[in-house]
Amino acid sequence: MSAPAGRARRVLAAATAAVVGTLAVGMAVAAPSSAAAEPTLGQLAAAKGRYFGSATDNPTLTNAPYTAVLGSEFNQITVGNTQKWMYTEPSRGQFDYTQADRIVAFAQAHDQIVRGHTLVWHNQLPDWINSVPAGELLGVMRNHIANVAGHYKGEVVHWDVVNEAFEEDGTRRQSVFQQKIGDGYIAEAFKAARAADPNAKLYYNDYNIEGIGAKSDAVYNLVKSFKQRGIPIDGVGLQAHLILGQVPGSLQQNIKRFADLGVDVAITELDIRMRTPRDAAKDAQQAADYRAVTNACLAVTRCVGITVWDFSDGYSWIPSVFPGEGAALIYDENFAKKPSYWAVYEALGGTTTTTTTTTTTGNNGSGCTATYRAVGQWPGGYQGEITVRNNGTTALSGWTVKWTLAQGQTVSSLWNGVVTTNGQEVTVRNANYNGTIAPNSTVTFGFVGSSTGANPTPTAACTTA
Ligand code: 9MR
Repeated sequence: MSAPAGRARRVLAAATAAVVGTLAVGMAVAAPSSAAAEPTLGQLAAAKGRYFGSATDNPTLTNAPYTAVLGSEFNQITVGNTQKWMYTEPSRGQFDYTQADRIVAFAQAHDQIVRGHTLVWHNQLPDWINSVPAGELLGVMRNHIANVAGHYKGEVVHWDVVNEAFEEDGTRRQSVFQQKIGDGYIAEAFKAARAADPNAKLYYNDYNIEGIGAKSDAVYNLVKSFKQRGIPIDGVGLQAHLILGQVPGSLQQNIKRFADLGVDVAITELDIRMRTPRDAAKDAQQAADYRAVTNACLAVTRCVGITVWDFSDGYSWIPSVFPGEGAALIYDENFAKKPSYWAVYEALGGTTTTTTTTTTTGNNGSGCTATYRAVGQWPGGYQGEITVRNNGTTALSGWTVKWTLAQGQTVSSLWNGVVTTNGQEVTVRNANYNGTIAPNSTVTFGFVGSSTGANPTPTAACTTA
């Protein structure tokens, strides 16, 4: 069977153009603040010539709070499951794109580029593959690739052509393709993908190849040999299903050595799992880990983008496969942004300083600064935090921060401070344990509240008493 013609080609911008505004940092006394809209991770990444994306799966496309984030925050989507062989060719020669087409249509409607995932993998195969005679499997594989990559021709910017073909020690995984076609199956798959969609970037994708080691060496040698032999390959996907505190120290060096072979690199399935439940220390470590991965990618020009393997802890594969572990992503179950989100945001060049007001009066010469940060928001609620900084040369012995709530905002719970409210006016004084702030040091308090409407970021003012 020959490949069907590609569907109508859409012009896919390499990255969504974005105007990334610098968020206002007022340093004048009682500076008024206009709450500038914060850029998204996709916009920040685009400003650095990259994408920041998420995988998604069909069941969540009907979840409105979920799709609100999916459609706005990211400029790239990976089809998490439904382009896999069991979905696209459930019976030999019978192709079905119903589900994957929905995800591609969602991405196109939201100006998001699509990574195709995945053409040849040992997992999520239909049962019939196992009974294909050895002499027929190469033809079956070529036909599958011709059809699937042909169907999405012009609509997928990257294809994960072959996924997870190596064992941890760098030997070939004994998949049905390896056993029945032999070592040459990977090259044959890439040649078939190039023929089906000449403009798609063709990736080899795997896990545990983020750092330098036996497995990544095997992939390195594969890419090197493909380049020498003229086999088409454009990129290597480092899945990056990582464990808290264990970002490989050689990540950047590894990205660089692949780039030096003349291929792009993408972080394709990032998540960083922890023992649940979360706590502040684990969240902080996770934020540092996400920051390290983002920085490693940004440090190498050919690292073209980062994809999280779904974005909300409520929609992650981790808890079902690693019991007792989870909380691996950048939004919590309620779509509130986690510290890991803000770490990526900052690494991509965003500033989390949303409003700042300085008072020049005070008992320490130069007063203090209150910096309000919108930590997260979800339908009906929000979380904020305010950092108080001592700008003076002598220690502060107490501080007070005031702000005015917008219509529809409340503060319902606050920690690391003592709150009083009077109508829309909020006053927070230091708790008995954090009134003293050394020069150039900070204290942070946090709060959650309800909100209806736009939930703008207020301007907070600080005084030294
Ligand atoms: O997220 C996918 C999950 O829903 C599937 O059950 C699972 C089946 O193996 O595949 C998951 O995605 C995998 C991806 O396709 C390849 N790399 C590892 C991912 C996590 O298992």
